[in-house]
Amino acid sequence: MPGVVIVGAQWGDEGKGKATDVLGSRVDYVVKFNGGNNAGHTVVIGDQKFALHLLPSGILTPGVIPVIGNGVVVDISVLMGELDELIARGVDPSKLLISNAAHVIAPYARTLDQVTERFLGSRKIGTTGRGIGPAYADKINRLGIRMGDLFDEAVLRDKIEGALAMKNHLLVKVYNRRAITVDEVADELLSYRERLAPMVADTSLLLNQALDAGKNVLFEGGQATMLDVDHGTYPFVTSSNATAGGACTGSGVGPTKIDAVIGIVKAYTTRVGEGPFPTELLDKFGERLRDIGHEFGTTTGRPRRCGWYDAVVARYASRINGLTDFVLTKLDVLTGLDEIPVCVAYDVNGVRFDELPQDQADFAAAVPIYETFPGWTEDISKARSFEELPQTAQDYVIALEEISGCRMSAIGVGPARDEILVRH
Ligand code: 2SA
Ligand code: GDP
Ligand code: MG
Repeated sequence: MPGVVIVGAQWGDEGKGKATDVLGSRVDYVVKFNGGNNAGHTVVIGDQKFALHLLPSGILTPGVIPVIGNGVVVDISVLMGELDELIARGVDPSKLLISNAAHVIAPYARTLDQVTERFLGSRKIGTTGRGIGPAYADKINRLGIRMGDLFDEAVLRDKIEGALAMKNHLLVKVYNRRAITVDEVADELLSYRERLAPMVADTSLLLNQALDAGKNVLFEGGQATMLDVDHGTYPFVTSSNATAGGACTGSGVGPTKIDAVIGIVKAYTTRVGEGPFPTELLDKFGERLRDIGHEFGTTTGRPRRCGWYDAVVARYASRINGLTDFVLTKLDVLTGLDEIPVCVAYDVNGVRFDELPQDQADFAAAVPIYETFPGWTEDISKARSFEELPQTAQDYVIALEEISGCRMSAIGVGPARDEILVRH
């Protein structure tokens, strides 16, 4: 299986980082294809915990070549900090490759992100404030700066000047902020040039050559299906394609080279930021999931909103991504519940919806229709095969599988690397 894509099947934080890390020992390249340092992947190795934002999770596996694809937006100062931290902890990140076509999150993008949220008031998205939206907006507006531009000072200065013309007008006249000079942006970006030079490459060419030579390439999605700018709960989404198609556009690899698409899905649901969330629990069950599942943002520390498993969302993710497998994570967090409700469909103003409502108002009004399954009390974190799970836990997984549209090939029973059981 040379080309494998991993995507989040819900609203993020399903455990994609851990899944990528677990598969890491079997792959040659791990490619991040969308998003930026809004992502937060926690990987636990032995007694060490790593929180990765911009770097692909494959960076922790010796022998793997980590790649930041063209679909990613890069805050270079954050990248430098993350590299330094890994070096200080004994990880060698020197194999990292960055696409020359990946866009830079310029210093003003962060300011614009935070100021825009303030102007939106009650309509705010709840972004991570890392400049992601403005960086992608510049890319689509053809005002972006790409990693390759850093190596031609004349081009870089010209592009910064173009990008700043309108932004300074906005910053000064509308947002009442000081103007940004071309020199301050250029000087900062140029200061990174020497360190970046060995990393910046035509990664599309390298990845295609690797796939043609029979190497294994894992494409690691950031955020998730329901946060995808096209297929998510727009406008409460991130600004990139977090679904499987993004793996191709965000890396320069064609769809015929992808052999499997794995959706990571939690045994319950979480969401960070604003926007509709039909199965959200605002009671003691929601608090319980947050406490036991440690549901706090890896990047911002924000408490995650928690709710029951939503099979309508899972079916949608299966369809939009063309999933071949699900990896079900955090089943252990449900241990101790008497019964576990699962949303199988929605009631929208008296009408049953088995598929995701496409109208924003319909989705906001969706009331879950639940089926309830018996829980289990046994500690399942030591189980390493499906048969070792209590019968009710097995039944819960089989029920999820039947209503979610795709087989569940592996199950997470704890945060550590080995706390996973593989079925297929
Ligand atoms: P942005 O910053 O423009 O991408 O925000 C837009 C929406 O996308 C959501 N978003 C996320 N949701 C879950 N996890 C994310 N990564 C971090 C984590 C989040 C954190 O792994 O915990 O630490 O807060 C992530 N990144 C973006 C965001 O909440 C907005 O709803
Ligand atoms: P990502 O953004 O999808 O990579 O997910 P995050 O790393 O933001 O959040 C997932 C959290 O769940 C991390 O703290 C992981 O260490 C943890 N985790 C992953 N799989 C499991 C699991 O099966 N059980 C438990 N208890 N924790 C898990
Ligand atoms: Mg995360």
